[in-house]
Amino acid sequence: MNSPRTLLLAFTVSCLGIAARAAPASAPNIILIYADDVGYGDLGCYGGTGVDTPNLDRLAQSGRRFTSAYATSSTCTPSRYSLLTGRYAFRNEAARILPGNAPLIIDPIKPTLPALLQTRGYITGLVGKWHLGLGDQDHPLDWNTAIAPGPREVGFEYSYHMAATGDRVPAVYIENGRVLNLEPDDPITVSYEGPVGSNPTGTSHPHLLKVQADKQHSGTIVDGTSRIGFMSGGAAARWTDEEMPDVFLERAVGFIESNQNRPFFLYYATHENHVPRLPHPRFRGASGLGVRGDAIAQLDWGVGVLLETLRKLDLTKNTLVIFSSDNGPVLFDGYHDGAYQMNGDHRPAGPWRGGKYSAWEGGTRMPFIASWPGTISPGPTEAMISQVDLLASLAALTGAACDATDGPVDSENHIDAILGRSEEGRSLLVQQSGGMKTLRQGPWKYIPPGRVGVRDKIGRSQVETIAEPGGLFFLPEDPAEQNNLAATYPAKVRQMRILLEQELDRGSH
Ligand code: NG6
Ligand code: CA
Repeated sequence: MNSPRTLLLAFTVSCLGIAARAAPASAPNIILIYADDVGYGDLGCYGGTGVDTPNLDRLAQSGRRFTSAYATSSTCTPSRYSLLTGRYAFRNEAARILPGNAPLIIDPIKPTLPALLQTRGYITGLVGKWHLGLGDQDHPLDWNTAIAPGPREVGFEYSYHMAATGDRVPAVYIENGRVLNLEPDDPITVSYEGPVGSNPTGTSHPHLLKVQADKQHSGTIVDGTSRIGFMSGGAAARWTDEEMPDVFLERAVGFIESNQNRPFFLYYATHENHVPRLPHPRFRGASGLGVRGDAIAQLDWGVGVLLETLRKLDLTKNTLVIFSSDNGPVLFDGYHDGAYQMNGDHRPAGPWRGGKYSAWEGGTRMPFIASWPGTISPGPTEAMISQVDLLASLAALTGAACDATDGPVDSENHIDAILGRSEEGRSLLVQQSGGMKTLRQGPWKYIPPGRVGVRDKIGRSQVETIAEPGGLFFLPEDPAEQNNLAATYPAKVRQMRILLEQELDRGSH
């Protein structure tokens, strides 16, 4: 069904310099598999050794494997915001790691990736993680009635998702704006202020826990795991962590099967590899890395199931599959799950420094694979792209009209790079880590003066202070950002500092 907004977008004049030079539009199915906290070095096809990822490796072999692709941020909410809106998240103050009861941070009247595809006749679906807020700012959300605005109001016709993260309440599934399996006489209350009801918490009942957690993750216990935040009620609606991957996968496969005869866009946002890492028992021991590796093996298996679904339905040649992750890897992230003790010499961020939460490359340099057998010629590419570019690129591919001035000011059309018709990507991009914004231009990375953090393996923040005039790194020779060349190339530093300022100012108003 077309909402008034969808119709409005359909008649918006063409995208400024973006979709304008689009090749003849085509309408392949599009599946965007968006993993959580999976690092550049976690997959075999990116040099990872700790866990076998045969299905993702096969996907990479059949498509383009980007070595210079980025999430816009080193944490989840801002990266996902950029992916769906085509805007850098620093342009929206609200786009920071959200609690599970935060209001929606995407403006429903602005273009989004799924809404643009809807204008081209796509049926759009979200399965998995959301973490972009639900409900509106002015009214506290009632989890026991219709939950809106949310995914449906920003372009997803079908949605089956968690509110925020696996480690945050409410630990329930939401399908098309309703908590699933909610019983009317057991209403849900959620608070991030303090305990609600008499449910045990990690602090009051640590002996009930499957995995011990830090203070922050010691709120309400759901399914033997304490979470961030507090909830009461909804007993029948609460999820079982170990079953979550199968539950999401079943919905994703169902969405593909039901929509096999029309163009579909599936945003499949997996829980793996976020905490709590509680893989299904059949994946326990699947890797040599403990639960963190086992969860990646589980993710890889799920990708295999999706690819097999496409094959069985004879959709492989008519489906563009993109795989990426929302931010870099982390070992300890609140639960004492053995991830760092079992990590051995596995390098989850590959050759890059830092990981999740960090402004070093490991925070945002992502695995990124685009496969469309018969259309994309396989091979690796160094073309630089950002996930923020998917909106303009997929609009160009499908012939959707988007007006950059109406929102997606940061999204560049790089569909030719994605489809293997060009080796040219972005000339520059901004990376965000909390309040720190850095610039990559060609082979160079510039970090303005300030504090750059990195989490050590037990979760402690190790901060390095970068003095005036900032840090300048030549990535091809120094992927680990060890040699600050700012004093050697002062003109380059000045130029990149100005460019960064310009990028930060552009389109912010
Ligand atoms: C942090 C949590 C972390 C994780 C992260 C969100 C603490 C101490 N840490 O605030 O465990 O939930 O938020 O991860 O609370 S993300 O991938 O969704 O950005
Ligand atoms: Ca994440």
